[in-house]
Amino acid sequence: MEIRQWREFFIPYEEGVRELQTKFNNVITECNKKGEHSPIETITGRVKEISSILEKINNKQIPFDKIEEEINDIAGIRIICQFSEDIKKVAQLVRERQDMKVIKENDYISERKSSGYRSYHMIILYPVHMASGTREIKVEIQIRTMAMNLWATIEHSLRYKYHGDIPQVIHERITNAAEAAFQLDQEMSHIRSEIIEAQEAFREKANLAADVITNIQNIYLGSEKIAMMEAQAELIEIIKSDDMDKLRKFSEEIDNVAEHHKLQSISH
Ligand code: 0O2
Repeated sequence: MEIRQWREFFIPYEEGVRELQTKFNNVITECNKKGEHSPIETITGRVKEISSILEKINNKQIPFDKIEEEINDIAGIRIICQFSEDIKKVAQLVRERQDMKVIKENDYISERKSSGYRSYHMIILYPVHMASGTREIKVEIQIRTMAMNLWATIEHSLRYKYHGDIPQVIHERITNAAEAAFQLDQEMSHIRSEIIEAQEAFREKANLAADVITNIQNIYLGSEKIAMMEAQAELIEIIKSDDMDKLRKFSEEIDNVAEHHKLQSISH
């Protein structure tokens, strides 16, 4: 294939990766706005390099006209979670979506690979609407925790450096590291509810403070500058005191004033 043809070949994959990243990012945004724990921590996406595609078809003896059929990860999305428990939630979320059709799942967590690799893989069919019509592409979604991701990233680099033939001494260390990453996930799972509670409290405080500031600015905009400064000073004191009940009450008060102010401006 010429470079120009490769460029055309990649268009739906690039678009698919962009759209899916946005869609999964929306899950994070929605949870943050609701003050809930998001099962997704971060998302990355990539379209496979031409060199990697050529290497794969060479290794697996795939004919050129079967690339799209046989290679599942030309488009790849990686979803990173804080806790092992979140992985199941994300997989279920993917299964329930109307715009993604799951055609294959590989659970390398229950059944880790001999290398020590752990991750949950889903292959989906995803429709991309282009100027030339709708194209259904395959996308590989890898779902893993931060610890699984750290290990996989490092092992991938080592494998690349040693062309797949990692020296025994390094192999032993990386195998030990896989066990350590597994233990880390288990430890974090044990204190999961404590961590989520702390994170939700922090998010609630940030959301409330942001709402109050917006309301204060809307109420006093341009007119009662002194009252605005006083309200802001009170907010700062409440935030410093770390008294969530006071913050909730103050937010409610400001909300009521903002509502009253809005009604007044409509009636004038
Ligand atoms: P790269 O460079 O990451 O793109 P199949 O889908 O079963 O027909 P395939 O494609 O070999 O065959 O699937 P598999 O085994 O599920 O692997 C898909 C991807 O998972 C790999 O893509 C890696 O990204 C990752 N992976 C699988 N095994 C390992 C492992 O032992 N270590 C690390 N670090 N990653 C792994 P590529 O194309 O191999 O590589």
